Amino acid sequence: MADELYMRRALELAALGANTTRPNPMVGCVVTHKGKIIGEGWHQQYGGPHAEVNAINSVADKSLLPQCKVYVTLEPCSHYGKTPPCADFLIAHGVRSLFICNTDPNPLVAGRGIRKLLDAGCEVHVGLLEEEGLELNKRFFTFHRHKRPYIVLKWAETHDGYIARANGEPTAISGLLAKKLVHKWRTQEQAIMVGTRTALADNPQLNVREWSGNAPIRIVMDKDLRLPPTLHVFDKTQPTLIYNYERQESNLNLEYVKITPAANLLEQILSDLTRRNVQSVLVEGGTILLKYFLEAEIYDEIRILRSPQQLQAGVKAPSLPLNGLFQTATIGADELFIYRKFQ
Ligand code: AOF
Ligand code: ZN
Repeated sequence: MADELYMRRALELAALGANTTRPNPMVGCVVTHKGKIIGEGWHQQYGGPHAEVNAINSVADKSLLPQCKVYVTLEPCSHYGKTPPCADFLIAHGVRSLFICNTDPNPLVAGRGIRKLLDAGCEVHVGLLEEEGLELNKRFFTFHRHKRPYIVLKWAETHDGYIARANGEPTAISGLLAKKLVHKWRTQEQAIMVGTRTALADNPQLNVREWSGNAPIRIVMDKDLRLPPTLHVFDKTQPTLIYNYERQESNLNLEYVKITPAANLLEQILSDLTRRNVQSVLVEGGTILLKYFLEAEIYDEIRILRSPQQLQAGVKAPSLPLNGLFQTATIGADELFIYRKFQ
């Protein structure tokens, strides 16, 4: 079906904005006239023009627009944000036929863009390649639907199921190729989180060295402020949040955020992150923190790298969910298992 083909192209354009639009969604737009593409655009940069504006501006002969079909992967916005409303822009250019994958869950929009277009007499077809649209912006949709960031749990385990040595001594579990992949994952999420013991035992930098892209916000659990300030996570080279029971203080890239001792620590942290518009978090360990998320069933993906090594003793890796295996792959000498929760 031709409409599907044009929408696939719009999705392809949208994906070009990966890593530069967040926390905004990736959005693509295609303009066709008598079955021929005469304009294309995508949202390229957070704060920059939206996909529809770029696509319409790329059309050489704007007098054709009332006879065009416009394909946009997300409902055109209806609000004044960093840019004026796209719905008004399309109406002003005389667009009369519009196809979209998904409505915009952002409460500032949430159907109002479609309403405006319908009221102006534009034909609006909602739900073309809906699943593909949801997948493309899974972080953005999860964030708005569940009012919490998209959570990716990640760990590396040995073939016999250990995640670390018992004495906390650092040990490399997965190989070089897997390490590159993990750094790529770091560029894809807005934040990266570790627990106290991992920060202490591994002294991780939680930055991006093996790939190119954005470095995530670092999130560290340090309830009783036990971590020495000499650790890499305190080096202020990246925005860093330290969740703890005592201090509320902000100092350049280092912010201490006070939480209350209670059973709902995760909820307190996630709602603070939601307030900060952090739409996704990669949780890199250790076991205690991972188990918190697993037991509360607060996650969207689990990614496990299993190495051929045998450790024979140490800290046991968390147990896997019974279902939801989504993808497996071989990464150098390691195996990758991705579990997805469907909700
Ligand atoms: C669209 N087309 O290409 C995108 C949309 O601050 P602003 O003005 O950039 O608005 C950001 C919000 O607009 C974002 O949260 C989402 O709801 C919507 N994104 N809408 O019509 C686009 N990127
Ligand atoms: Zn817009």
